[in-house]
Amino acid sequence: MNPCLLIPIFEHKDEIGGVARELERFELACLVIDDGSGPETRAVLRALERAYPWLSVHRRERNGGRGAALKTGYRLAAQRGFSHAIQLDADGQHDAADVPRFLDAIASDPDALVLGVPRFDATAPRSRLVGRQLSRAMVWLATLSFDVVDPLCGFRGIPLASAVALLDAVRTGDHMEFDPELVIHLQRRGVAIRSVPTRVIYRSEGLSHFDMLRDNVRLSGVYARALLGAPGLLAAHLTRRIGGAAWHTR
Ligand SMILES: Nc1nc2c(ncn2[C@@H]2O[C@H](COP(=O)(O)OP(=O)(O)OP(=O)(O)O)[C@@H](O)[C@H]2O)c(=O)[nH]1
Ligand SMILES: [Mg+2]
Repeated sequence: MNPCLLIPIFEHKDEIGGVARELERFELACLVIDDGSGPETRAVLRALERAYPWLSVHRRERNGGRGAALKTGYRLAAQRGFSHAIQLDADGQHDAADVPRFLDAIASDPDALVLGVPRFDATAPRSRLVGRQLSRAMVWLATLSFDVVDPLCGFRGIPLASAVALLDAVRTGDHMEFDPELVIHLQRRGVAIRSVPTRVIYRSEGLSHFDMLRDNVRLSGVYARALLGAPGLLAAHLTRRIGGAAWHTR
């Protein structure tokens, strides 16, 4: 097992320094994907690269969206020989102290996709909590299972071989819809899902790139497409069950 840390960033210049400081103690390589941020964030990232030899920044010249940045990150991490990426956000919402929990989870099941399950406090906006419940229900229906406790949390342990194989085979979204889309596809491909509870904090001055209209439309598109595939999935499940039963009665 050879894990790295992976952080997609777009204009979170005020928070990324604190996140990097928190991560230093783990002595892991950290790949930061700068998704076309402006000069101020770029300068902060350059200073971090100088301060922390274990942190390297890969820059995408134009902003392509969180999904696009994550996909760049998975491919790059795999090319650099890492087996897993522990992915977390640049805005300090994720509790870096939980990195060892993700490391433990991937060590105990290296093939699994490890998903953070957010423990919110009173800072979490209500709209996000409601949206989350809807997303959970959609993913349960789309996967015909309760394997996925939270399909949206950006704190994750990614098995890179499975993720890159998926990216080579399937076209996926470039924005916030990528996170649940990845989960649905990997679960359907038989990748085991593990959950790690983790604290998520919303700071009042925090900058959010979640576009309530556009990102919700994109998310709905992912769920609609996944649900269209659900009857085929159900038929395959039933065929396997019936086939299995016939085998046992022989
Ligand atoms: N690379 C890249 N990263 C992005 C983009 N949008 C967001 N991010 C990063 O993805 C992470 C999450 O972005 P946020 O804007 O906080 O979105 P969110 O956490 O889903 O939304 P909130 O719950 O409102 O915070 C942060 O690390 C961002 O810097 C983007 O267009 N490109
Ligand atoms: Mg955020």
